[in-house]
Amino acid sequence: MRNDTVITPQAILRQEYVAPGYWVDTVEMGFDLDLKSTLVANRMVMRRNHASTEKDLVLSGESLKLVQLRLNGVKLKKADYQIDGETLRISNAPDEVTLEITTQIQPSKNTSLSGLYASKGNLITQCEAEGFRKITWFPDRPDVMAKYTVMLRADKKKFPVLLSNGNLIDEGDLDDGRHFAKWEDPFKKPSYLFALVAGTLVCQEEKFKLKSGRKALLQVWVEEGNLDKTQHAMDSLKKSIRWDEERFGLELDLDRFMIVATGDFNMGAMENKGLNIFNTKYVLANSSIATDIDYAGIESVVGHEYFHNWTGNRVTCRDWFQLSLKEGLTVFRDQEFSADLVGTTTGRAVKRIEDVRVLRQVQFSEDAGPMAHPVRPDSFVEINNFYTVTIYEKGAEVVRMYYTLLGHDGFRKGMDLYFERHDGQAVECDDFRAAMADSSGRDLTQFERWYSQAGTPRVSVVTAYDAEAQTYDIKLTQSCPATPGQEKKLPFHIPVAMGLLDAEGKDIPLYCDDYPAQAGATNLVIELTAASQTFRFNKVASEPVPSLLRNFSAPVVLDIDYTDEELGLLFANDSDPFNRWEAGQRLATRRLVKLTKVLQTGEELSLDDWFINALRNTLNDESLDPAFRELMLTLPSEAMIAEAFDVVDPQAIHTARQFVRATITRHLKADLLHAYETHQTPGKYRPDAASMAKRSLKNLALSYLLEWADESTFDLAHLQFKEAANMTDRLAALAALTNFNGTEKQQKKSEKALRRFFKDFKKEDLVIDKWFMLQATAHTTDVEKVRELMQHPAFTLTNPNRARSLVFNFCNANPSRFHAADGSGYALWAELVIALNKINPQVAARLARSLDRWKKYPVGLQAHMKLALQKVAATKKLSKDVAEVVSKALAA
Ligand code: B3K
Ligand code: ZN
Repeated sequence: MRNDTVITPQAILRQEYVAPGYWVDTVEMGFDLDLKSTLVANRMVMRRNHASTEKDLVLSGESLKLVQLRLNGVKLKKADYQIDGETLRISNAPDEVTLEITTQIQPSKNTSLSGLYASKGNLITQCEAEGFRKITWFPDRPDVMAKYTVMLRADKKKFPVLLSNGNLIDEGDLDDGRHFAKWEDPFKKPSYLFALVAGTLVCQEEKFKLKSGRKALLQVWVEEGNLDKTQHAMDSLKKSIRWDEERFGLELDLDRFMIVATGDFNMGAMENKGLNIFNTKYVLANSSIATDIDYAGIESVVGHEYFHNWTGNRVTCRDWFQLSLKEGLTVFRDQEFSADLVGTTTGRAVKRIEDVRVLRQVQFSEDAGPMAHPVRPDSFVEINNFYTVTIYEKGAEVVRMYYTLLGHDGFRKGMDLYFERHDGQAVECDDFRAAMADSSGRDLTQFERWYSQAGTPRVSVVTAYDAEAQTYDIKLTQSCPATPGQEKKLPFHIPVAMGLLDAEGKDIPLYCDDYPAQAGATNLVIELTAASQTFRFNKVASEPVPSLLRNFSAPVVLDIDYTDEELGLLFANDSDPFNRWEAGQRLATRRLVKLTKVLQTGEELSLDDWFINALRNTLNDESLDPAFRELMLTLPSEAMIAEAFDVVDPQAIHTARQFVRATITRHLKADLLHAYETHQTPGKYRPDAASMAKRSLKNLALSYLLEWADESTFDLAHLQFKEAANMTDRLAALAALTNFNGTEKQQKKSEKALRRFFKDFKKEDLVIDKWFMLQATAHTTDVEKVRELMQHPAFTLTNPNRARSLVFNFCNANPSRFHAADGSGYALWAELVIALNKINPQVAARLARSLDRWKKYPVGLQAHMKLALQKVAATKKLSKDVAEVVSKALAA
């Protein structure tokens, strides 16, 4: 039952899985497409699943007008079936059934952007997870896989392009100015992979030769006027196809692969079979509208969706609790794809650090809050709420741990076995683990706990050196905090990649009692499986500095007491670039935490020269990749610093971090200027790794320079803004200007720059999103300013990208302003969640998550947050999406 006034979300349990009562062999669909009213005819050939305990024929449907229902040719009367909410049930149906259903739907009224909806006069579908039931009555669950044939009919002028999954087998004209296209998908698929697109679109296309010699037609479809922005997506697609052939021996199985871009989309993109539908944000790029980060995002999302063709589509999920089976694995694959494309060791490390930053900042926080859930959840109210960083990013870490444990070739063998066993099936996470275990002969029983236990494990370290015996002991102890519904946790199987550094910072050969086969190696993966375990290293001539969890080999928090000197040694020398960066983050966090506390007592702030000098050395170390230096010089974010506190004071954290940034600039101004000047990228814009690296260091230097600015540094930013030859440089300069607290005259100039930017790019939605985002995240932007921006004619809540650019960015990425002491930020949040709930429950529920961690704030703020949460919870007609999030938060 949908809840109207009170929150009583009904949970679905993993343990209650029942196989479908009927399988569907074929689906033939006919669409008479129209924005206002679309008719959908659906003929399914079904057969009883004798193995199921479900005897009825059960279908799901939502917001459908049922026009007709026929079973084996006979029209059914109302008494022949029961409709209860979203379920249609036919009892006593024969074993073999041909069911013909006609429904009528209203795409232009569908603002949820799930099912069939209208976007700028075009028709688009989004069916994952449960959107297909908004198109027709269907056993809309991923374990029902069928072959689809789809006939699309529409007005030829309004909808000249008609696309669906698979191959185009027929097309032609009809009467009354209408035309048709018939598509056939040769592969069985679950309904969530169904897609259609109809409208006015143009495409860039190319024939691409596959490994086997077969040629496939690749197309990128966009709105008219955007063909100058599709090349990068096309290039990324070709690279993805090549990479999957080479790295995993997986070839494109279709003759045609299409990408369609739409500006109205709930998430990044969708892997529908042969017809990927993308948010324009992950397709459209050229040097004047897209930044380096956008280019990298497009490459990885195009890769991600393409890789789903095997991990997700050919082998899919038995039920939605297994979501990470496809998502964790596919994120791992896209991470590896991006890393392989850069190729160099530091390039790979840069990518790894960026990924780990997201994991720690967002997933660790989720794992410590009211929405914490295992990688394979046990229950949910609304599946769309479980497309989370835990399922995706932590899921990818779980896959990466197999890779670390089994090695490159061992992992590949496991993948090969997985496809050999399960191609064409809908399976569980356990099946993937079994393929990894069986192909390697390793016992991965305990590894299962990574799927079933939520929470971020902590590993604490105690070391002991015996100079006489020349032994070094590392004692690792693991624990995992309680999470909702899971009080006690059992030990995890944790791979800890490690090395030992001598006093010069060089790796020493390792002789560990437990790993005789690897004697003499300088890098070792030790496996922590017990609650506490001691690893003994022999032939250790002097007390070493341990480098643990290299390359972040497991998603855990490592508690280890390093001295500043030890961290300095690691920061300057560790052969593992990830841990070099990590040492720097520890040095910075230590200081930021201390300064935040000092601020709370009102004492004077100061920063030690030793730390500043360590940063100076890194900044000036020309032997280091500039992208790596940029990461080494970037302080932990305010959200990351907050994780170090039991009670968070967002204002103090912000002030402390700003103090450190300003102090660094005061001391390193000349060095920063030098870095700025020597990392220019004149000439044509190139989105290659080397140029991007230079721009990232240069623009970091610029943002630092404006923290301790005089007239000339301000002018530097202003000049860069005016003369930038690409969006990366233009946006970086505008961000620096927008965040700058200068004289009134300078302030005026910054405001003028913002206006100029808007005027120059007002026709580019993706750039206007950046314009809102910049202001949403500026420290100068308070709640009033956000309200003012919401009145801007270019703002709308109905477009998810626009809503995210202003509202989500303010609530999630401007903590010191959002958490205003008077609670005005939370009042705004409540209004917006309630408004969005009416328009688009999925997007509303995402925003609702901004208050997840309310228990971590001082009591004064907590009281305001609780009121805001209660206000949302008491809203009439609250979607189950939002109800689940706020009720879990309130129960915390
Ligand atoms: N599988 C889709 C996400 C669908 C989200 C539904 N709420 C995109 C992806 O992960 O590739
Ligand atoms: Zn995915």
